[in-house]
Amino acid sequence: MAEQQGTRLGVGMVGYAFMGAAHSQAWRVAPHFFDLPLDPQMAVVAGRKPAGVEAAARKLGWAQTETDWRKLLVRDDVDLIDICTPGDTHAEIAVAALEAGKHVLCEKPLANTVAEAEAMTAAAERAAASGVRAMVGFTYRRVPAIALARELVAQGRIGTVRHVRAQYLQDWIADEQAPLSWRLDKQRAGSGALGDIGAHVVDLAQHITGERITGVSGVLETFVRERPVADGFSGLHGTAGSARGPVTVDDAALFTARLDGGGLATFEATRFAWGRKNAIRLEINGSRGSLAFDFEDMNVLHLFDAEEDPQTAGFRRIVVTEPGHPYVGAWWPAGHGLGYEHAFVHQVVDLVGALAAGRQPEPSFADGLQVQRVLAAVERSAAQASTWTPVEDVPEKASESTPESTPENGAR
Ligand code: SOE
Repeated sequence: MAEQQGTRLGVGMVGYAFMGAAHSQAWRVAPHFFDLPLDPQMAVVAGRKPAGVEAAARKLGWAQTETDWRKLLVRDDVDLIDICTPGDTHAEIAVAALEAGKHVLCEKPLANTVAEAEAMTAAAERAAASGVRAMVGFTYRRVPAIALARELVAQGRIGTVRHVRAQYLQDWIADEQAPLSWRLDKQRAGSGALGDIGAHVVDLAQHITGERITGVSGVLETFVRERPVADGFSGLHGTAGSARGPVTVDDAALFTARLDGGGLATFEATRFAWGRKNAIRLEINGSRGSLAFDFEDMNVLHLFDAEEDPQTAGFRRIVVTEPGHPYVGAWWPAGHGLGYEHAFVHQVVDLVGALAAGRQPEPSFADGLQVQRVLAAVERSAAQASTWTPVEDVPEKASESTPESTPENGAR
């Protein structure tokens, strides 16, 4: 598929909840702030419920609606399918879209299982032969401070990476009465905190350092095993009804890892950290210095340079809002700050740029598959009780496992 400057790029989006709204905002805004080499058109949004999808189209800015995503594949006005549905549908939609010659942007994590991610990656590689591209939405790569962190590591500013300390902390189910949502259902979400938010920090750790995780040792836990069933939708998880149902995913995932450059990493992903709303915390210690970032202060990156005079050395607080910082020049004057939604806009900008140039957009499905393999390795590790070493003379609580296990992901 050959594209030229100014050529229309028809977009068809599947799903219109939280991620659908974030992606819609990005498609709407990107052409108004960035000079894009293609002209994205918000052609059609697909969703199963006619009234819901009609209302979403009006609110989010889509020209038309479909109630079956398969209809998008045969429409001539759709060049790209944007998948914003729960993980259990990613593989089917993405493979069908690629086989129909449509570019794909797929929300993270790429799939619910390694097997699905492998099938998607194979389909992406076949499609690439005819210029059809696929990208997975690890959006936080496009936060300017994170993009700057990657540049600084690549420039050697912190030297050889010794440690990565990565956390993704939320609290939206810390309340035991918070209702079940699809994100707590293994069938739909694949895993819990591990895949939903742990996947982001796995991707970021590897993206910023340019290194790969070679092995892991982890534990998973489900603290609250039964919750009220949601009977309405509100925010992330719905409003509680009177019926109760099982939580079938992990509430928290902790693991250590080795990097292929010789460094060590620790990861923590939980939705039980009261007071932490969307705290993606990254600290990287290298042989020459350190970097630190917290998404709750997302316009700031901290840099420590160990070669500075020790009398005055200290973490430097870089406000990443200068026109020369990644992505920032297209927005506001220095110091005026960007938010969560801007990273989705940058994702559109990078994707459209790659499509116009006939380049593979990043992160590719192969990158998404590699993250999926890390998640699966954490699940296998957590399932191997033999690697757990009890402390002498302290009795353990009955179970430190996730509620359901499958041979595919190895979770207990
Ligand atoms: C919910 O935990 C969630 O919306 C994730 O699914 C997103 O990927 C993350 O950006 C914010 O939190």
